[in-house]
Amino acid sequence: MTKPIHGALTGALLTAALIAVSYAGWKIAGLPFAPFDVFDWIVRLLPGPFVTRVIEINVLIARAIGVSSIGATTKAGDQVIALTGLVVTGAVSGALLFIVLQLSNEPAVLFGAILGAILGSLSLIAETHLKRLPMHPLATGAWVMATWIGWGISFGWVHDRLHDVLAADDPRAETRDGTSRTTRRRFLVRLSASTLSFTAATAILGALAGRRGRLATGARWSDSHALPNEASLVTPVRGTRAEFTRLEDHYRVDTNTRAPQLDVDSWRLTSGGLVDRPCTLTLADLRALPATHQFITLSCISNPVGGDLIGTSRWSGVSLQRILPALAVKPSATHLKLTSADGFFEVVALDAVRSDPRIMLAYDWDGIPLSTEHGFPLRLYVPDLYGMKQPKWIVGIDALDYWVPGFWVARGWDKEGHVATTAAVDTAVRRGSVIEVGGFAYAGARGISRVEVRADQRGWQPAEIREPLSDTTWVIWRAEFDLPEDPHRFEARAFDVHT
Ligand SMILES: Nc1nc2c(c(=O)[nH]1)N[C@H]1C(S)=C(S)[C@@H](COP(=O)(O)O)O[C@H]1N2
Ligand SMILES: [Mo]
Repeated sequence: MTKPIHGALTGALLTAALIAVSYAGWKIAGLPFAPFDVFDWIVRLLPGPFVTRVIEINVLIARAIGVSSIGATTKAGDQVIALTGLVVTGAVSGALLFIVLQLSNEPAVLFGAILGAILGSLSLIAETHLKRLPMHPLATGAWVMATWIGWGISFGWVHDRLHDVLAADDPRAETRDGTSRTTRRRFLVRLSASTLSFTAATAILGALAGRRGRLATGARWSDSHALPNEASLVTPVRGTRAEFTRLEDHYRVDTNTRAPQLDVDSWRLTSGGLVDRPCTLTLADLRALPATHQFITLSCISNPVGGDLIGTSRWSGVSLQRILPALAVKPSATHLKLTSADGFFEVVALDAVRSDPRIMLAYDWDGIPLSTEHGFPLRLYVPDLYGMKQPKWIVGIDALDYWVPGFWVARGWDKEGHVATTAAVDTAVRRGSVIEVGGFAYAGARGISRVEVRADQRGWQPAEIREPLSDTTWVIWRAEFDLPEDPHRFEARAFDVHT
């Protein structure tokens, strides 16, 4: 007789194979990757405070184990949880189905196909809900469905094969000489080996295809330009984080285990709401308008003091002021609501747009188009606010005559999202009897007026401040202490122009 444990093993193995097939489909043909999408959908359904706690705990864990990138580690953590969760779900469904099948004489393939169709439908609900079937929804939806039904049919087939293997042996033979056990074991070993090698081969294929896709880039602005504060006499202490963050090193934070991949040819920025007439703009339309370039520090509200969920680049885009005429908002409108391809959204007050030309829709970072992870093709910038207020992957703008809470605000986060003034010690280097201490300070668009540093909780002393890259970036500071002995503990604090 087949046992639930056989079902669990079969379920786990076939789910691993399903993950590999979906992964290859994603990397080779840009098809939806249901394993991550289902996870993201479930996370969106969970209560905001719970999700917030989990994020905080993740950041704490990443910090405690001292990883080199908090953003990348927590994202990888999400991915591992999503995949493990799916394999466990596959194992549990497998065990349950084997129990059900013991009670029935119908071919297991039928049951498997039905179970596959049910799980496939759930995946499709997740995909449509997250709008992740952007191109050819029918074909891509059929792919998701087909992978799950294929999973179910294979499952049923394995069940019946195993059933035959077990029935072919006289149950009493097992007690006499163990033949049945050997045949069964041989079958299970062969099943595991073939499924796992198929999984590995498919996953490698997908990974190779994915690597090829990522190479497309262009000449970066920073490759051929010096920073505007190059001549500053205040130079960073060795070990201070880079003042201009390399694109590869910029943190990534969003609610997507898999970033939305938007196709530039079919992408449109669509306006609606309180407008005289809705309009659609292509990326070329936006690029044809006069560009705004601005050095910008972006920080996540979840960044721990001294953490790396903060980075600085040169953003290029078009000031929102410049597209107001095209949007043709009605006089009664007070806010613009920006909607992202992943369902994320935020509002920005029209008064702010009209008075601050720095509020922009950005399409380039460091002179090259935004990467998929960082919001290709278009993201918002609003000075002085945390990243939670700055949607990536923008697809829509609606004019409203009221304020609505944004995605994170609706989940209990800070309503305004203004960045807090912060300072961090990055490095302390001994040079003879002197210790050089360095770090950065950041106060959004308010500007840092003063940074103070102290050693071992003694008196605060002023640090030297390097000219910032712009009025919306962090500043690099340095200080020197005459301290012949080691070790010491340094702390920094910063003041913005208002304090
Ligand atoms: N569409 C969308 N935009 C988003 C988010 C998101 O989940 N979805 N996360 C926000 C948060 S919390 C931060 S900190 C920044 C991070 O931008 P980055 O990943 O490019 O560094 O993106 C913001 N924009
Ligand atoms: Mo964030």
